[in-house]
Amino acid sequence: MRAPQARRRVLLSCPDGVTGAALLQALRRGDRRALARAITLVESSRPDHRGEAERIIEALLPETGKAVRIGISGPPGAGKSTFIERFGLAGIALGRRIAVLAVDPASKRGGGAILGDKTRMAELARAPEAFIRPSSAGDTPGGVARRTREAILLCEAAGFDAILVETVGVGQAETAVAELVDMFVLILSPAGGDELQGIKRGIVELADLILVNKADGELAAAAQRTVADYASAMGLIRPPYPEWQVPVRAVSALEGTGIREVWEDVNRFHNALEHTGAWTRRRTEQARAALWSEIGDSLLDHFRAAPGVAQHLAAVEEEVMAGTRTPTAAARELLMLFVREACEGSVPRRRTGLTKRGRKA
Ligand SMILES: Nc1nc2c(ncn2[C@@H]2O[C@H](COP(=O)(O)OP(=O)(O)OP(=O)(O)O)[C@@H](O)[C@H]2O)c(=O)[nH]1
Ligand SMILES: [Mg+2]
Repeated sequence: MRAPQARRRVLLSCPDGVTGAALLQALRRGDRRALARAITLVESSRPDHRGEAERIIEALLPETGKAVRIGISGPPGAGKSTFIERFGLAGIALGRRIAVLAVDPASKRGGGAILGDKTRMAELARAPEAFIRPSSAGDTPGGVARRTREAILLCEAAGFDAILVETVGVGQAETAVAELVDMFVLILSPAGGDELQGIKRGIVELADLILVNKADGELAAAAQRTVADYASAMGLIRPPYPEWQVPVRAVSALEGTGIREVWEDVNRFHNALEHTGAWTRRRTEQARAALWSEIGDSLLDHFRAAPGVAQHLAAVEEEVMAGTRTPTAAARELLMLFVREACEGSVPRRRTGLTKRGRKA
C-alpha cells in the first residue's frame, strides 16, 4: 500500500514551475503518465497542489470541451464496468480515444472494488487509445464533483474525445455526475423495479438513455420484460429534452450485443441537441452551476476554519439541537462572527504583508 503513495510524493515534489511546464507539454502530447500525474494533482487537497492544479487547468482550458462526456450509472453489479470495457473497445474501433473516470464517492468501496473494476476492463486498459482512472474515495459530493470536472478537462486536453464517467447509482454522487456530463446513461439489471435495484426515481428522470444489461442466456427474456416496463414508465416521465425521446434498450456487455447501437445513440443525441442549441445550453448551465457550487464550498470551508466560528460552533450547534435556540438566530450569529472576523482580519494582514498564521505572504 505504501509504495504508490511514496512514488506519488516524489513525482509531485519537483519545483512548481518546472513540473508545470513539462507536465503541460507532455499532457498536450497525450502522454498518459502526465495525464495521470495531473489528475493526482487535481485530487490533492494540499494548498500548493491546488494552486498548481488551477494554473494547469486554466492554461489548458482553450484545448478542452471537444469531447463527448458520458456519465454511466446504475446499481452495484449491473455491469457498468463490463459495459464500459465493451463500449470503450467498440469506440476505439470507430476511431475514438476513450478516457474512463471511475468515480467512487462511497469510502466503503475500498481499493478492492477499484481493483475489480480494473480487471473487468483489462483489455481496454491495455489499449493505447484508452486511459482508465479510478478516482479515490472523496469526502464530499462537492469534492467528487470538482475533481471529476477537472479530470474531465484534463482528459480532453490530452486528446481523449469520449470521456466515460462511472458511478454507482445509489447515492447523491450521480446527481452531481449527471451535472458534469453531456449524456447520462443508466444501466440496469434485468431484475425488479427501482426499489429492488436500489435506485431512486430521481435518477431515472436524469437518464438520457436506459440500458438493460445482461440480455443473454437465461436472463434474455427477463431483460426484454424490463425494457418494456421502463419504456412504458418513461412515457409517464417528462423527457429531459423535447427533441429527444429517451431510448430504452437491451444489451449484453458480456456477449457484446447492442453495444455499437449505443454509439449510434450517442451520435444521434449529440446531433439532436446540437441542432437546437440544447447541447451548448446544457454546458453553459453546468458552468454556471459549477461556479456557484465552488463559491458555496469554499465559503463553507472558510466559515468552518474561521477561529471565532470554530470556537463557538459546537456549543451553538448543541443549543440548536436541544431546541433552546432557533437555527435562524444561531446561523445569523455565527455568520456575523464570520463576517466581522473576515473584515478585521483583512486590514492588518494587508498592512503587514503577513498571512493569518503570521507567515510571510
Ligand atoms: N450474464 C451477464 N453478466 C454480466 C454482464 N455484464 C456484467 N455481468 C456480470 O455482472 C457482474 C458485475 O459486473 P460489473 O461490470 O463489475 O458491474 P458494475 O456495475 O461495474 O459493478 P460495481 O462497479 O461493483 O457497481 C460480473 O460478474 C459480470 O461478469 C452481461 O452482459 N451478462
Ligand atoms: Mg464497476
